[in-house]
Amino acid sequence: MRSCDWSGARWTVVRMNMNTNTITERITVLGLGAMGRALAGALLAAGHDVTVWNRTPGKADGLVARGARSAPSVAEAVEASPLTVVCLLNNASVHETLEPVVGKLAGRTLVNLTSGSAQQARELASLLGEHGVRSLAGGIMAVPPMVGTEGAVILYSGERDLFDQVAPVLSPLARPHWVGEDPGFAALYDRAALSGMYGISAGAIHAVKLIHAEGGDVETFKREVLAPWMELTLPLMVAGAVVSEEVPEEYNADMQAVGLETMLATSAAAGVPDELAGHLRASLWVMRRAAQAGQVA
Ligand code: FVH
Repeated sequence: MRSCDWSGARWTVVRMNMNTNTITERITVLGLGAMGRALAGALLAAGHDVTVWNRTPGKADGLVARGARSAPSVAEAVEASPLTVVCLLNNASVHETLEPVVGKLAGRTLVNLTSGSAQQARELASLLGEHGVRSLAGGIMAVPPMVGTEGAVILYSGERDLFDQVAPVLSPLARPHWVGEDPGFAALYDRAALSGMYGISAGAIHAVKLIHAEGGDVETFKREVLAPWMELTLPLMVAGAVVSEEVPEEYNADMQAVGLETMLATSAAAGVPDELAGHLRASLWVMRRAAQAGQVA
């Protein structure tokens, strides 16, 4: 037997799970879409005592078969556990779901893993705080099949001491990584990291369209040229990403601007839709600004 302080105000009795040799915590999961089901499943697999709720009935069945309890209402779901994890579609659905029961959450802890903006996360944390709810905001850096596997990360922001209590309990979901006290930071870091990912994705899509448009072998290009090139350059691109126009001298911004103009011309001549070349225009903008700032050898 062990006690765990979730709320700072009340102590909750938890029990040792003899099968998994872990401490069993009572955890509620609101939202059983693809991600919510994966989260609840990972918590069950870790031996936790899981209560679930979903707006549309039926999605809990598989989890109930594995030992979860299905709550008939949001109010009963949040009352079942000192810790509630929320993973709904968007910020509007979070407010629609939580506002009617916010009084029931008083003295409890809530972790919102729904994607949203930094400002939305700050507003939710503030609303919850006004009602005596301690909360963390999270950004899931994984797709559902990755939940509970090595490599999956969840970014958290909010009070550090709360993170220190919650992180061990939610670590079966993904490696917990705290990014700051500002409740908006998990969303901010998550959105920014995805921006980097979509930039790579846009570049890869444009590259294969270009090869395809000129009759090249896309699969061979991907395997023999694109993948090794991206692997080699990715760390350099991340290291070279700077906030100001300080492109390192050896990058020769003037030369790169000329090269980017050639790429745009090649793309247009091959008939690749201009909408797919946005990453090249963004890079051209950066290189021109750097060249104008006179930071080129
Ligand atoms: N799936 C992924 O790859 C990404 C990975 C990174 C993080 N995201 C975010 O996780 C949130 C949930 O994503 P999801 O994949 O579970 O999404 P869905 O399968 O579409 O499930 C949506 C759930 O939200 C419920 N819901 C929608 N609107 C409402 C509402 N007004 N009131 C209450 N619940 C609502 C929906 O319920 P139902 O349609 O079954 O009744 C689902 O449970 C999301 O923020 C991703 O960006 C996932």
